[in-house]
Amino acid sequence: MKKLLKGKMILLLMMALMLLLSACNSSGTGGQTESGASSGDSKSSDKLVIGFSQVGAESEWRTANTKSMQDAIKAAGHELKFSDAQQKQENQIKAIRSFIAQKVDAIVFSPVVETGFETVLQEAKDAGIPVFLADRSVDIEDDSLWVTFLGSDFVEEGRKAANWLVEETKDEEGDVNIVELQGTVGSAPAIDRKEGFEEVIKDHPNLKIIKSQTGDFTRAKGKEVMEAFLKSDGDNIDVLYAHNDDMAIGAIQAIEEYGLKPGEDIKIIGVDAVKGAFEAMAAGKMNVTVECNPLFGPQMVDLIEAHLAGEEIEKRVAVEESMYTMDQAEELLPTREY
Ligand code: GYE
Repeated sequence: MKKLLKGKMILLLMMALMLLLSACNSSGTGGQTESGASSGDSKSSDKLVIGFSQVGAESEWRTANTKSMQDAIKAAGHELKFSDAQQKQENQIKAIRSFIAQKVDAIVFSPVVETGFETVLQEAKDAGIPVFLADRSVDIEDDSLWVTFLGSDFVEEGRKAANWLVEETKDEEGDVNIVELQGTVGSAPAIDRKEGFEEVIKDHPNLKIIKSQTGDFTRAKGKEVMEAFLKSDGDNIDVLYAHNDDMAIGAIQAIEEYGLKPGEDIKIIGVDAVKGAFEAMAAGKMNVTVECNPLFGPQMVDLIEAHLAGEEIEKRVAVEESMYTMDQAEELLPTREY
């Protein structure tokens, strides 16, 4: 009996020792691969470590974009270091510095605003780490600070929104009063979507922007600002131009609570073409959305791999997109991927 117990204890001790040893071993190997140290076999040297500094999680568009990038990087067998900046520039600067310190192979960067990134991008360049601009661009003279910019043409999106309105209101006699919900102040899509829209409506003096304020690309802010617009201009508003669908959806709620019919009393124009916009259009509450395609993860991975393989790549790569109206919504809603 005693002997049996002793034997069992020895067995248990041996098993515990083996478990301990194998745990030490695997964390050792994991740590090495993560830090990019070569383990000798060629497969692991093909694996890239990619740092991605994302803007935030402010909209349906952004969520879809994050997922597209994560999926594509994983599918290609690379490692992702992800950082959400919560729409704050200082968080992005910190994230990029930390990617540099970790000696990643490439940095993907969606700048929350257009200016103020020279110093940190220079630091990446000095460290020999290529930077790929995703979705939003920067307003910086020295374009040697990034490899390429992959994203949409936001000015063109603004033009498309305005052209729809010009056509829609061509028989209108009097003034058409527009309120505008701008995106994040200083961001490329807010600046460019405003510019493209104004460029077109300036030839139509009856189309007037009577109020314009930022809703920071979120539903909550879109609703709040629309409430203020309604309070001061109430029944005078004919059209809402929102720089993204999330703000439009927030505003639709404000309009309903105010007692007006969105889509009828006030025409609603959004940008992005997210599912929420298709639902609102199918319910007759929103009139049009200009597409801004966030699903460019695979295209970005291709660009990074091509650059690191020494291929020449274009300084500017565009994402293809379209626009959709209320009458197409029901049919297209089930086919939408984001
Ligand atoms: O339209 C908006 C998001 O930068 C294109 O950012 C992106 C914009 C998108 O918050 O919904």
